[in-house]
Amino acid sequence: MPSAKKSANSLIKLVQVPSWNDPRGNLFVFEKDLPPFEIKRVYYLTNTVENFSRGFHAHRDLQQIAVAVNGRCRMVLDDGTKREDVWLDSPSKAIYIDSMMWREMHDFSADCVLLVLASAEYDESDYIRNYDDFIAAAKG
Ligand code: T46
Repeated sequence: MPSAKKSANSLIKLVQVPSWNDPRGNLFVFEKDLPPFEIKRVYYLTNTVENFSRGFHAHRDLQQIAVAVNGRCRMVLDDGTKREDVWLDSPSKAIYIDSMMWREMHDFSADCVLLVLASAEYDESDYIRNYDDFIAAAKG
């Protein structure tokens, strides 16, 4: 995976999205090993509301890449032992979210468009939506 930033043991795996910028605007590309999985699903969040947070779950197997292609939000990741957060505030700044990672999204700007690339089709049974269940599963 190109350009994963922050220290190796950080939960926050940032990825610089390659772009082509010229006077007409900016064009961002995901290809080759970005994301580091075959894309099976793409979805995006719009009409987000600053006071309403989202997420509050983990995925047993799903891997994802998320990027705010417009606006911003604050992504919180928690692996059951520590919790870190990062602002997603640029279309060039994507985050890789591994499986078994509790995620919360806070402080959405009204103009946020959060694009998510996923390694699998939607499967509600892959979700862990209760934090205590997540902690138990993370401990193995
Ligand atoms: C994640 C974060 C970043 C579907 O039917 N198909 C889909 O592909 C998705 C993503 C959701 N849904 C349904 C399930 C719920 O009834 O849409 C409804 C809202 O989903 P949810 O409450 O899980 O949305 P978020 O924003 O809390 O979480 C979403 C993703 O579900 C999740 O995988 O990692 O965005």
